Amino acid sequence: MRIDIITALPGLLTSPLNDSIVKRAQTKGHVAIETHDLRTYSTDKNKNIDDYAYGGGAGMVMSIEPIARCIEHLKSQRAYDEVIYMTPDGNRFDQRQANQLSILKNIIILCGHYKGVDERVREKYITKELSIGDYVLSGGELAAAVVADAVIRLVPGVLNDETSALTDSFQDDLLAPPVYTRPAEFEGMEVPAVLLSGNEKAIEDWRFQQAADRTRTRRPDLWEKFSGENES
Ligand code: 6GU
Repeated sequence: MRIDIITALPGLLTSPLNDSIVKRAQTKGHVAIETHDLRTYSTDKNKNIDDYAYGGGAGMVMSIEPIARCIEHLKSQRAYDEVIYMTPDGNRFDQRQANQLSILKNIIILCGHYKGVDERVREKYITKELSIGDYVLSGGELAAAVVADAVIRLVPGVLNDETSALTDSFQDDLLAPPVYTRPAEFEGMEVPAVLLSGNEKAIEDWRFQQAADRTRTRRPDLWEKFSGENES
């Protein structure tokens, strides 16, 4: 999979995309991530990428020309499955969308800034608009890093233990059960006996029960969805 990220602030993406699992995914050749500095696609002498809003009001608007030039340049090199715009008024990103994006070949992610991009960018180029939640970030970069991370770890081969993504919270609409490691007892706090029993069926049942209890009490909204989908 290939992810091209268009941004006015490439520095914001350097560290989140060059560490840990996402780094290893690139080193091992499972994904290629390239950031493109919008400023290098500006043709005016001050390398501006934004301008005053028509009609007035506070806040600058990202201009269409540098973005168009960058997207056209990328599209001349390969076909893209999605051109995603990160914006607080986009669709809420969730695990289902992470799954869908993880099977694509090439995607562009455009990071919004200031008061957003000229609406014509959205009309002409954008195929999907995503938000990561109901709060406002200074720019789309951190949100793009969140989306890239969530997607990349689902690309086949990226995780060492292929089954571990399957047992994540949300993967089956349930929160994950509690986990423990050594020591078996810490200051009188004991690991649940069933986990030490070696009884695989009992362990699987316990984990499901814990996941269900957690989901019911912590996320009644998810629980309702899960119960609806699993009634027979
Ligand atoms: Cl995608 N962008 C910005 N600027 N703020 C956000 C967001 C995106 N998602 C949640 N808040």
